[in-house]
Amino acid sequence: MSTFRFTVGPWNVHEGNETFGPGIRPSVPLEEKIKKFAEIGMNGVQFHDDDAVPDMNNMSDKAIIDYAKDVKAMLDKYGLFAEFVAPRLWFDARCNDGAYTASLKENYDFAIWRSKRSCDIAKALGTNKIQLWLAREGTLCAEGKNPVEKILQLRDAMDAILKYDKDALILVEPKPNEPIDRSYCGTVGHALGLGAYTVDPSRVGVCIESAHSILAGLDPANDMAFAIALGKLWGVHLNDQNGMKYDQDKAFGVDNLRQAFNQVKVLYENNFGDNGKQECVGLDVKAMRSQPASDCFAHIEKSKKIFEMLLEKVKRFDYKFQAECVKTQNFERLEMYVMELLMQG
Ligand code: XLS
Ligand code: MG
Repeated sequence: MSTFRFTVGPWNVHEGNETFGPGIRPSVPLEEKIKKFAEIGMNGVQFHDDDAVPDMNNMSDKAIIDYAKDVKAMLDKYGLFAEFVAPRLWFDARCNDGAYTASLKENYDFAIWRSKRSCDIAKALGTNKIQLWLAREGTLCAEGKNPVEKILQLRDAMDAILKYDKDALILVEPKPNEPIDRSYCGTVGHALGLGAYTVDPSRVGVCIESAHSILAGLDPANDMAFAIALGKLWGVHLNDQNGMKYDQDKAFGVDNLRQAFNQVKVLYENNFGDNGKQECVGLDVKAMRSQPASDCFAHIEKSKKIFEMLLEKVKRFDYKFQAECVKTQNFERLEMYVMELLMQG
Protein backbone atom coordinates (compact mmCIF):
# COMPACT_ATOMS: atom_id res chain seq x y z
CA MET A 1 0.00 0.00 0.00
CA SER A 2 1.09 3.49 0.61
CA THR A 3 4.55 4.50 1.73
CA PHE A 4 4.33 7.62 3.85
CA ARG A 5 7.53 9.67 3.89
CA PHE A 6 7.21 12.68 6.16
CA THR A 7 8.89 15.95 5.27
CA VAL A 8 9.00 19.45 6.67
CA GLY A 9 10.76 22.73 5.85
CA PRO A 10 13.11 24.89 7.91
CA TRP A 11 10.44 27.64 7.79
CA ASN A 12 8.12 25.41 9.79
CA VAL A 13 10.28 26.09 12.83
CA HIS A 14 10.09 29.83 12.93
CA GLU A 15 10.34 32.77 15.26
CA GLY A 16 6.61 33.48 15.40
CA ASN A 17 6.61 36.70 13.41
CA GLU A 18 3.33 37.64 11.70
CA THR A 19 1.60 40.71 10.33
CA PHE A 20 0.85 42.09 13.77
CA GLY A 21 4.10 41.49 15.57
CA PRO A 22 7.74 40.50 15.24
CA GLY A 23 9.27 37.15 16.09
CA ILE A 24 9.32 36.12 19.74
CA ARG A 25 11.50 32.99 19.62
CA PRO A 26 15.20 32.84 18.78
CA SER A 27 16.00 31.44 15.35
CA VAL A 28 17.30 27.89 15.29
CA PRO A 29 20.36 27.20 13.08
CA LEU A 30 19.71 24.99 10.02
CA GLU A 31 21.80 22.07 11.23
CA GLU A 32 20.02 22.01 14.57
CA LYS A 33 16.67 21.92 12.77
CA ILE A 34 17.81 19.09 10.51
CA LYS A 35 19.10 17.09 13.46
CA LYS A 36 15.83 17.55 15.32
CA PHE A 37 13.77 16.71 12.22
CA ALA A 38 15.54 13.35 12.08
CA GLU A 39 14.95 12.79 15.80
CA ILE A 40 11.21 13.40 15.57
CA GLY A 41 10.80 10.93 12.71
CA MET A 42 10.93 13.09 9.60
CA ASN A 43 12.33 11.37 6.52
CA GLY A 44 13.17 14.40 4.44
CA VAL A 45 13.47 18.16 4.31
CA GLN A 46 11.84 20.71 1.99
CA PHE A 47 13.85 23.76 1.03
CA HIS A 48 13.37 27.21 -0.30
CA ASP A 49 16.34 28.04 -2.50
CA ASP A 50 17.61 30.50 0.12
CA ASP A 51 16.98 28.11 3.01
CA ALA A 52 19.72 26.04 1.40
CA VAL A 53 21.88 28.90 0.10
CA PRO A 54 21.00 32.03 2.13
CA ASP A 55 23.19 34.57 0.34
CA MET A 56 22.56 33.23 -3.16
CA ASN A 57 21.76 36.62 -4.72
CA ASN A 58 25.36 37.66 -4.14
CA MET A 59 27.04 34.42 -5.21
CA SER A 60 28.26 33.04 -8.51
CA ASP A 61 26.38 30.14 -10.08
CA LYS A 62 29.23 27.79 -9.16
CA ALA A 63 29.51 29.02 -5.58
CA ILE A 64 25.77 28.40 -5.14
CA ILE A 65 26.15 24.78 -6.26
CA ASP A 66 29.18 24.23 -4.00
CA TYR A 67 27.33 25.64 -1.01
CA ALA A 68 24.31 23.41 -1.72
CA LYS A 69 26.59 20.37 -1.84
CA ASP A 70 27.62 21.09 1.76
CA VAL A 71 23.95 21.19 2.74
CA LYS A 72 23.52 17.80 1.05
CA ALA A 73 26.36 16.46 3.19
CA MET A 74 24.56 17.78 6.25
CA LEU A 75 21.38 15.95 5.20
CA ASP A 76 23.35 12.76 4.62
CA LYS A 77 24.87 13.04 8.09
CA TYR A 78 21.39 12.81 9.63
CA GLY A 79 19.99 10.30 7.12
CA LEU A 80 17.49 12.68 5.51
CA PHE A 81 16.78 13.45 1.86
CA ALA A 82 15.73 16.71 0.19
CA GLU A 83 12.19 16.62 -1.18
CA PHE A 84 12.09 19.82 -3.25
CA VAL A 85 13.49 23.28 -3.76
CA ALA A 86 11.10 26.24 -4.01
CA PRO A 87 12.34 29.60 -5.29
CA ARG A 88 11.38 32.08 -2.54
CA LEU A 89 10.58 34.85 -4.98
CA TRP A 90 8.02 36.61 -2.82
CA PHE A 91 10.70 37.76 -0.33
CA ASP A 92 12.57 39.90 -2.83
CA ALA A 93 11.58 43.53 -3.46
CA ARG A 94 12.04 42.92 -7.20
CA CYS A 95 9.05 40.57 -7.07
CA ASN A 96 6.74 42.91 -5.17
CA ASP A 97 4.34 43.07 -8.09
CA GLY A 98 4.76 39.44 -9.01
CA ALA A 99 7.79 37.42 -10.10
CA TYR A 100 6.77 35.31 -13.09
CA THR A 101 3.98 37.82 -13.72
CA ALA A 102 6.15 40.91 -13.16
CA SER A 103 5.49 43.80 -15.50
CA LEU A 104 9.11 44.96 -15.67
CA LYS A 105 11.40 42.74 -17.70
CA GLU A 106 14.37 43.02 -15.33
CA ASN A 107 12.21 41.70 -12.47
CA TYR A 108 10.95 38.78 -14.57
CA ASP A 109 14.53 38.00 -15.57
CA PHE A 110 15.55 37.94 -11.90
CA ALA A 111 12.74 35.46 -11.16
CA ILE A 112 13.94 33.22 -13.98
CA TRP A 113 17.55 33.48 -12.74
CA ARG A 114 16.45 32.38 -9.25
CA SER A 115 14.40 29.54 -10.73
CA LYS A 116 17.35 28.23 -12.72
CA ARG A 117 19.53 28.43 -9.63
CA SER A 118 16.78 26.52 -7.76
CA CYS A 119 17.18 23.74 -10.34
CA ASP A 120 20.94 23.74 -9.72
CA ILE A 121 20.45 23.66 -5.94
CA ALA A 122 17.90 20.87 -6.27
CA LYS A 123 20.36 18.81 -8.30
CA ALA A 124 23.10 19.36 -5.72
CA LEU A 125 20.69 18.30 -2.97
CA GLY A 126 19.71 15.15 -4.89
CA THR A 127 16.18 15.99 -5.97
CA ASN A 128 14.52 17.03 -9.23
CA LYS A 129 11.40 18.57 -7.72
CA ILE A 130 10.87 22.31 -8.05
CA GLN A 131 7.93 23.55 -6.05
CA LEU A 132 6.23 26.75 -7.17
CA TRP A 133 4.14 28.47 -4.57
CA LEU A 134 2.93 31.34 -6.78
CA ALA A 135 2.72 33.78 -3.89
CA ARG A 136 2.52 37.12 -5.70
CA GLU A 137 1.40 35.88 -9.12
CA GLY A 138 -1.76 37.91 -9.46
CA THR A 139 -2.70 41.42 -8.52
CA LEU A 140 -3.14 43.84 -5.68
CA CYS A 141 -4.46 46.35 -8.22
CA ALA A 142 -6.68 44.58 -10.76
CA GLU A 143 -6.04 47.14 -13.51
CA GLY A 144 -2.27 47.02 -12.97
CA LYS A 145 -1.78 44.04 -15.25
CA ASN A 146 -3.30 42.52 -18.33
CA PRO A 147 -4.43 39.18 -16.85
CA VAL A 148 -4.42 37.24 -20.13
CA GLU A 149 -0.89 38.37 -20.96
CA LYS A 150 0.36 37.62 -17.45
CA ILE A 151 -1.15 34.15 -17.30
CA LEU A 152 0.66 33.31 -20.55
CA GLN A 153 3.83 34.85 -19.09
CA LEU A 154 3.47 32.52 -16.09
CA ARG A 155 3.25 29.60 -18.53
CA ASP A 156 6.40 30.90 -20.26
CA ALA A 157 8.22 30.93 -16.91
CA MET A 158 7.29 27.30 -16.35
CA ASP A 159 8.59 26.55 -19.85
CA ALA A 160 11.88 28.26 -18.99
CA ILE A 161 12.34 25.91 -16.03
CA LEU A 162 11.34 22.81 -18.00
CA LYS A 163 13.74 23.72 -20.81
CA TYR A 164 16.63 24.63 -18.52
CA ASP A 165 16.57 21.33 -16.64
CA LYS A 166 15.30 18.35 -18.62
CA ASP A 167 14.93 16.33 -15.39
CA ALA A 168 13.01 18.95 -13.45
CA LEU A 169 9.50 18.20 -12.24
CA ILE A 170 7.38 21.24 -11.39
CA LEU A 171 5.00 20.96 -8.45
CA VAL A 172 2.65 23.93 -8.46
CA GLU A 173 1.29 24.70 -4.99
CA PRO A 174 -1.88 26.67 -5.73
CA LYS A 175 -3.37 29.20 -3.32
CA PRO A 176 -6.29 31.51 -4.12
CA ASN A 177 -5.11 34.64 -2.30
CA GLU A 178 -2.62 36.05 0.22
CA PRO A 179 -0.23 37.80 0.01
CA ILE A 180 -2.07 39.09 -3.07
CA ASP A 181 -5.83 39.42 -3.09
CA ARG A 182 -6.38 37.78 -6.48
CA SER A 183 -4.32 34.87 -7.70
CA TYR A 184 -4.02 34.06 -11.39
CA CYS A 185 -3.58 30.37 -10.62
CA GLY A 186 -5.54 29.71 -7.44
CA THR A 187 -6.62 26.08 -7.56
CA VAL A 188 -5.50 22.63 -8.64
CA GLY A 189 -7.62 23.03 -11.78
CA HIS A 190 -5.87 26.24 -12.75
CA ALA A 191 -2.44 24.73 -12.10
CA LEU A 192 -3.05 21.62 -14.15
CA GLY A 193 -4.82 23.58 -16.88
CA LEU A 194 -1.81 25.82 -17.29
CA GLY A 195 0.58 22.89 -16.99
CA ALA A 196 -1.18 21.26 -19.94
CA TYR A 197 -0.07 24.17 -22.13
CA THR A 198 3.63 24.02 -21.25
CA VAL A 199 6.35 22.46 -23.39
CA ASP A 200 6.18 19.28 -21.31
CA PRO A 201 2.88 18.73 -19.47
CA SER A 202 4.14 15.34 -18.23
CA ARG A 203 6.56 17.20 -15.93
CA VAL A 204 3.99 19.52 -14.31
CA GLY A 205 2.02 18.30 -11.31
CA VAL A 206 0.79 19.72 -8.03
CA CYS A 207 1.31 19.82 -4.30
CA ILE A 208 -2.02 20.33 -2.57
CA GLU A 209 -1.97 22.20 0.73
CA SER A 210 -5.00 21.59 2.97
CA ALA A 211 -5.24 25.22 4.10
CA HIS A 212 -5.02 26.55 0.56
CA SER A 213 -7.93 24.37 -0.57
CA ILE A 214 -9.98 25.54 2.41
CA LEU A 215 -9.12 29.16 1.60
CA ALA A 216 -10.47 28.54 -1.92
CA GLY A 217 -13.69 27.23 -0.37
CA LEU A 218 -12.84 23.73 -1.55
CA ASP A 219 -12.45 20.41 0.18
CA PRO A 220 -8.77 19.37 0.49
CA ALA A 221 -9.50 15.64 0.13
CA ASN A 222 -11.45 16.26 -3.07
CA ASP A 223 -8.67 18.49 -4.43
CA MET A 224 -6.23 15.66 -3.72
CA ALA A 225 -8.59 13.20 -5.40
CA PHE A 226 -8.81 15.42 -8.49
CA ALA A 227 -5.04 15.48 -8.84
CA ILE A 228 -4.74 11.75 -8.11
CA ALA A 229 -7.32 10.97 -10.79
CA LEU A 230 -5.08 12.70 -13.34
CA GLY A 231 -1.84 11.18 -11.98
CA LYS A 232 -0.69 14.59 -10.80
CA LEU A 233 -0.57 14.50 -6.99
CA TRP A 234 3.19 14.62 -6.46
CA GLY A 235 3.14 16.15 -2.98
CA VAL A 236 0.87 17.33 -0.20
CA HIS A 237 1.21 20.03 2.43
CA LEU A 238 -0.96 18.90 5.28
CA ASN A 239 -2.11 21.43 7.84
CA ASP A 240 -5.39 22.93 9.00
CA GLN A 241 -7.31 26.13 8.88
CA ASN A 242 -10.21 27.65 10.79
CA GLY A 243 -12.36 28.73 7.86
CA MET A 244 -11.67 31.20 5.06
CA LYS A 245 -9.44 33.61 6.94
CA TYR A 246 -5.76 34.38 6.73
CA ASP A 247 -3.47 31.39 6.13
CA GLN A 248 -3.10 29.80 9.54
CA ASP A 249 -1.00 26.67 8.93
CA LYS A 250 -2.39 25.00 12.04
CA ALA A 251 -1.35 21.50 13.00
CA PHE A 252 -2.98 18.85 10.80
CA GLY A 253 -6.51 17.91 11.83
CA VAL A 254 -6.87 20.20 14.84
CA ASP A 255 -9.77 22.15 13.36
CA ASN A 256 -11.43 19.85 10.83
CA LEU A 257 -11.00 16.31 12.01
CA ARG A 258 -13.38 14.68 9.53
CA GLN A 259 -11.82 16.59 6.65
CA ALA A 260 -8.41 15.45 7.87
CA PHE A 261 -9.63 11.86 8.08
CA ASN A 262 -10.77 12.04 4.46
CA GLN A 263 -7.40 13.42 3.37
CA VAL A 264 -5.60 10.49 4.96
CA LYS A 265 -8.22 8.15 3.49
CA VAL A 266 -7.81 9.38 -0.08
CA LEU A 267 -4.01 9.21 0.19
CA TYR A 268 -4.04 5.71 1.66
CA GLU A 269 -6.63 4.33 -0.73
CA ASN A 270 -4.63 5.57 -3.71
CA ASN A 271 -1.14 4.38 -2.73
CA PHE A 272 0.20 7.87 -2.23
CA GLY A 273 3.95 7.59 -1.89
CA ASP A 274 4.18 4.69 -4.32
CA ASN A 275 2.93 6.32 -7.48
CA GLY A 276 6.26 6.83 -9.18
CA LYS A 277 7.17 10.32 -8.00
CA GLN A 278 8.42 9.53 -4.49
CA GLU A 279 5.46 11.55 -3.24
CA CYS A 280 5.91 12.89 0.30
CA VAL A 281 3.64 13.86 3.14
CA GLY A 282 4.76 17.41 3.83
CA LEU A 283 3.67 18.94 7.12
CA ASP A 284 3.45 22.66 6.34
CA VAL A 285 2.54 23.73 9.85
CA LYS A 286 3.47 26.65 12.08
CA ALA A 287 3.97 26.76 15.82
CA MET A 288 1.55 29.03 17.65
CA ARG A 289 3.12 32.41 18.25
CA SER A 290 2.29 32.11 21.94
CA GLN A 291 4.52 29.07 22.46
CA PRO A 292 8.00 29.19 23.94
CA ALA A 293 11.18 28.19 22.12
CA SER A 294 11.20 24.86 23.96
CA ASP A 295 7.97 23.94 22.12
CA CYS A 296 8.89 25.04 18.62
CA PHE A 297 8.85 21.51 17.16
CA ALA A 298 5.71 20.28 18.99
CA HIS A 299 3.30 21.22 16.17
CA ILE A 300 5.26 19.04 13.74
CA GLU A 301 5.34 16.02 16.05
CA LYS A 302 1.66 16.55 16.80
CA SER A 303 0.72 16.69 13.09
CA LYS A 304 2.56 13.44 12.38
CA LYS A 305 0.91 11.77 15.35
CA ILE A 306 -2.58 12.94 14.31
CA PHE A 307 -1.89 11.67 10.76
CA GLU A 308 -0.88 8.28 12.15
CA MET A 309 -3.87 8.09 14.48
CA LEU A 310 -6.19 8.92 11.59
CA LEU A 311 -4.43 6.31 9.46
CA GLU A 312 -5.33 3.70 12.07
CA LYS A 313 -8.98 4.80 11.76
CA VAL A 314 -8.77 4.64 7.96
CA LYS A 315 -7.40 1.10 8.16
CA ARG A 316 -10.38 0.12 10.33
CA PHE A 317 -12.89 1.67 7.93
CA ASP A 318 -15.55 -0.95 7.23
CA TYR A 319 -15.86 -0.99 3.44
CA LYS A 320 -18.45 -3.79 3.61
CA PHE A 321 -20.68 -1.68 5.79
CA GLN A 322 -20.09 1.30 3.54
CA ALA A 323 -21.11 -0.74 0.46
CA GLU A 324 -24.28 -1.84 2.24
CA CYS A 325 -25.16 1.76 3.07
CA VAL A 326 -24.52 2.82 -0.51
CA LYS A 327 -26.67 -0.03 -1.82
CA THR A 328 -29.59 1.06 0.33
CA GLN A 329 -28.64 4.75 -0.13
CA ASN A 330 -28.65 5.12 3.66
CA PHE A 331 -26.16 7.94 4.11
CA GLU A 332 -27.42 8.95 7.55
CA ARG A 333 -26.26 5.55 8.77
CA LEU A 334 -22.95 5.81 6.96
CA GLU A 335 -22.29 9.28 8.33
CA MET A 336 -23.06 8.19 11.88
CA TYR A 337 -20.72 5.24 11.43
CA VAL A 338 -17.93 7.64 10.40
CA MET A 339 -18.60 9.87 13.41
CA GLU A 340 -18.49 6.89 15.77
CA LEU A 341 -15.30 5.67 14.14
CA LEU A 342 -13.72 9.09 14.70
CA MET A 343 -15.01 9.66 18.21
CA GLN A 344 -14.62 6.23 19.76
CA GLY A 345 -11.23 4.93 20.89
C1 XLS B 1 3.18 29.05 1.88
C2 XLS B 1 3.62 27.88 1.32
C3 XLS B 1 4.83 27.11 1.63
C4 XLS B 1 6.19 27.30 1.24
C5 XLS B 1 6.58 26.60 -0.08
O1 XLS B 1 1.91 29.11 2.11
O2 XLS B 1 2.64 27.02 1.85
O3 XLS B 1 4.52 25.86 1.11
O4 XLS B 1 6.52 28.59 1.31
O5 XLS B 1 7.16 27.43 -0.92
MG1 MG C 1 2.64 25.01 1.69
